[in-house]
Amino acid sequence: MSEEILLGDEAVARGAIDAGISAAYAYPGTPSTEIYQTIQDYAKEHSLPVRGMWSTNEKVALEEGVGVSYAGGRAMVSMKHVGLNVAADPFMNVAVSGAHGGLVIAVADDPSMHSSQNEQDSRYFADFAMVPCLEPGDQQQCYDFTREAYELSERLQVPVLLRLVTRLAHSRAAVTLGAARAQNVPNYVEDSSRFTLLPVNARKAYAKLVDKQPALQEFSENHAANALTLRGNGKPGILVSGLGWNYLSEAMGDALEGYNLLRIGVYPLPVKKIRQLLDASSEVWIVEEGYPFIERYVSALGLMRERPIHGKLTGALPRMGELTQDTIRRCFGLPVRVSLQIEGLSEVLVGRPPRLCDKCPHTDAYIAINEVLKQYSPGVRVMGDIGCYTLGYLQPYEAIHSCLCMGSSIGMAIGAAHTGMTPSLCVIGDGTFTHSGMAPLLDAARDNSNIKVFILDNSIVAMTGGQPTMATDEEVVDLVAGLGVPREHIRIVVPLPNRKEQTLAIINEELPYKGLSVIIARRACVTYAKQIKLYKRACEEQSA
Ligand SMILES: Cc1ncc(C[n+]2csc(CCOP(=O)(O)OP(=O)(O)O)c2C)c(N)n1
Ligand code: SF4
Repeated sequence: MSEEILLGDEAVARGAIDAGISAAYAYPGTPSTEIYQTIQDYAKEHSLPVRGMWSTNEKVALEEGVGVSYAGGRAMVSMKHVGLNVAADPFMNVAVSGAHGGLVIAVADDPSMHSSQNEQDSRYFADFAMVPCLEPGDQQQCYDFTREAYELSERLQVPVLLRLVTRLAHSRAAVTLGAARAQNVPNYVEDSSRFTLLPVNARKAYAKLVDKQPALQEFSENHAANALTLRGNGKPGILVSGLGWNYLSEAMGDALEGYNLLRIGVYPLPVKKIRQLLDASSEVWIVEEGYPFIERYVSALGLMRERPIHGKLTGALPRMGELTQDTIRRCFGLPVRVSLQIEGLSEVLVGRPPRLCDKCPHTDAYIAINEVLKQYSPGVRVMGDIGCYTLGYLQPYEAIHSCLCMGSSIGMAIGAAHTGMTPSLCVIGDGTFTHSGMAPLLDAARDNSNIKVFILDNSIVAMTGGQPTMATDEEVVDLVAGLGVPREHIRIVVPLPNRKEQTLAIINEELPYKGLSVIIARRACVTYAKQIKLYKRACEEQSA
C-alpha cells in the first residue's frame, strides 16, 4: 500500500494500470486527456508492457479496446463526453456482444461547459446500452472504482462505463494505492458468435444482456458505495450521487445529521434503496452533477408518491451548470457563505478572454481569408470546426461562423453550397481532419461540390495540449488526393506575414473555380514547436 496525491484522471489511470491492463486507447479532450497521458507516461517510466496510442478518433479507440478484450486482455478506453457520441456505434454494440477481457470506458463529462459545446450526461448512455456505470465521488473512488470495474467487467462479461466530471478529473487528493494485479494471459473469446452480431447471433446476445440485468441490479443494490443511512421515519431525505456528495457535505456540514441519506455511486440505480429512502422521508432533495437523471428515474418509477421532491426539474437546483456550495445552500434554505474578500484582487485578476497565441499560424491564415473575402462581403459565411482555430470566431478576426462538432465544417459547407451559398468555405485543422473530416471530404470529392476547404495544418493537435497529429505536411496532401481531390486543386500556402501576397494570389485563383478546392495552410504551431520536432523525429525513426 502507498499513498500519492493524484488528479481524478491520474487516479483512474493508476487504477487501470494496477488492475492489469494490457492496453489503453484514447482520443484527447478536456477533461479526460490526462487519463491516457498518465498511463503512457507511467508505463514508460516503469517499463510496463502496456500498449496503446492516441487513436484517430473515439470510435477507433473503443474498437481497439474491444479487440484487446476479444483477445482476453484488459483495456482502458478514455474520452470526453462528446467523444462518446462518436464512439456510440461500437459502444451500443459491445454492450450486446459483451466483454471478454475487462473493458472499461472512462468518460469525462463537462458540466458548465468549461471546454465543450454541451454538458451531456454520460449516465444516459450507460442506461441506454444497459451496462453498469460507476460514478466516483472522490479521487480515492476514482482509483477503487476503476479497479473494481475490471472485475465486474470480467465477472459479468459486460463493458463498464466510468463517469467522471471536470472538477473531479482535474482536482487532486490523497489516494491509497493497492498491489498491482498481473495482466491476463491472452485467451481468445471461445464463442465468436458473441462478437459476430448477425441478427441470428445478435438476438441471442441481446437476450443475454437482458438476462444480465438482474445481476447488475443486485450488484448495485448491495454495493457499499450505494450507502443508505436512515436516521428516522418522517425526517427529510437526500439522494446524492457522484461528486454531488462533495459539494453537499461541504455545503451542509453537520446539518446533514438531520437527514436520511442515500449516496449513489453505482448504476443501475439501486431501486430498493431509493424506495426505502423515499418511504422513510417526509420530503426528498435530489443532488446530482449533470442532468436530472436520478430525478427523472424516481418520477418514472412512481416513487415520488406523496412526498415533495426538490431537484433540478422542480427548479430547486439550477438545471444547467455545475453544482456549487452556494446553489446547494440556497436550495436547502441556508444562508450563502460570504466568500473571502481580498482588497484590490479584481484589479490584479482581470478577465482574460481566450485568444490565439502571439504569432499563431492561424492568425495569418484568417487575415488572408478575411482579406480575400472582402470582395464578396457582406454576408459571406465560413463554416468553422473545433480546435485552436475556433477562436477565429472572436474579435479581431470574426472569420468563421459555425462550430458544431468535430468534422462538421466540410459537410455543412457542402449542404450550404447545395442550397446556393457561394462561395461556400470551411476551415478545419489537421487533427480534426483526420478525426472526422476525411469522410465528408470524400463526399465533396464524389460530388465535386463547389466548396473551398481550408486545412490549417499546424503539425499538431494543439488545443488539447499538443498530442501528435495523424498526418501533416505531404501526408495531408496525399490523404486529400487519395480521397479524390484533383492534385491541381490541392494548393499549399504558408501563412506568414511575409508570404501574404502569394497566399492571397493562390486563394484568389481557387475561389472562382466552380468545384472542390482544398487549400492547405501549412505552418507549424509556435507554442508546441519542440514537441513537433520530437514527433517528426520519432516518425522518421519509425519509418527508417
Ligand atoms: C468528439 C470530440 N473529441 C474531442 C474533442 C476535443 N478537441 C477539441 S479540438 C481538438 C483537436 C484540435 O486539433 P486540430 O484540428 O489539429 O486543431 P489545433 O488545435 O491544432 O489548431 C480536440 C481533440 C472534441 N471537442 N470533440
Ligand atoms: S497553441 Fe499553437 S495553434 Fe494553438 S493558438 Fe497557440 S500557436 Fe496557435
